[in-house]
Amino acid sequence: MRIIYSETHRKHAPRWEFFEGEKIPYAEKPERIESIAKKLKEKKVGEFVSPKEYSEDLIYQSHNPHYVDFIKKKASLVKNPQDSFFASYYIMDTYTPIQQGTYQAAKVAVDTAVTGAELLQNGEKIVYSLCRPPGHHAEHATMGGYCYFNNAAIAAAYLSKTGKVAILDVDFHHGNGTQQLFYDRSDVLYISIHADPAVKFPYESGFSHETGVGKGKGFTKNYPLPLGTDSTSYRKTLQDALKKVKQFNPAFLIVSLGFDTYEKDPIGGFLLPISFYEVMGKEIGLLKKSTLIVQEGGYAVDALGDMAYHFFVGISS
Ligand code: Q9C
Ligand code: ZN
Repeated sequence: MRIIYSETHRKHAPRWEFFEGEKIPYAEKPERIESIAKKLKEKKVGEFVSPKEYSEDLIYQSHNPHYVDFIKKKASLVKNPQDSFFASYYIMDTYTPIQQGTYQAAKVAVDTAVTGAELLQNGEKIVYSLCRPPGHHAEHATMGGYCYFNNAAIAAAYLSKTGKVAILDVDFHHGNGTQQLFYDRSDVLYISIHADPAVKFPYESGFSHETGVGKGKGFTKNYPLPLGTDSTSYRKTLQDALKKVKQFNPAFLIVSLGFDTYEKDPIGGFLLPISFYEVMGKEIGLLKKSTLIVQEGGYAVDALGDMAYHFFVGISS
């Protein structure tokens, strides 16, 4: 298995976010994917490769050009590397600041996902794009939830030129951005398992009545689950979701993989133990699809490496 990883993500390292009126330490830290990379190297799970550099056109094709230019421009205006600018438009929350290095890091995260997509196209079976910042909350013209450009969606758009794509989003939060970007399309299936948006971010989407629009009707499927969901009910839901992927019969599967479903995640609320990620990997691997794993959330930094390791033991078995 190839693991796509670049250290450029470190250029994006905000110190604070604002949550319910309080200034708190930033949860989406560089150490997150460093912890994963370290563990996978130790365990010799895969072969690390650097992302290729793609044209910015790929970002402009999925996002509003003014939005992309806005992030680029605002990043260039930040004076010191540690400073953060909190935008007041093209944004949905107070968790997604722009730093000097944000555009560059977010661009490399896109390259990381697209490099993985290209490897799938060239016949690789399982590829892991260790992206940071994450992407699934980023909409056509809106940043939010620690996301700027939608890595998984841009990879899906790229792969959809070759064949049908299913996106399975197992991050704890609903991938509002990914859903939005394919809401009217029948050639890209979006399925998400996540915490009930009535109580958790992104609050405004991810309900089960959202099923797509126009030609895309029936090609979005949401499984909102209550806080406290455990392995047994999560697994049943996952099996149901995978059945739908199978019926759709895509050429490629993209998994938006968030480890914030872990029982000790500081911002999650499900009860999955580390060992469950092996089960999750195994269930997904049973589909035998060409699969791109794209890293999304997961904030229990010290345990992330173990979760990733278990996931890849499962999917490769
Ligand atoms: N500090 C992803 O998992 N809520 N984004 C923060 C606690 C924001 C999560 C509240 C959740 C966004 C990619
Ligand atoms: Zn999340």
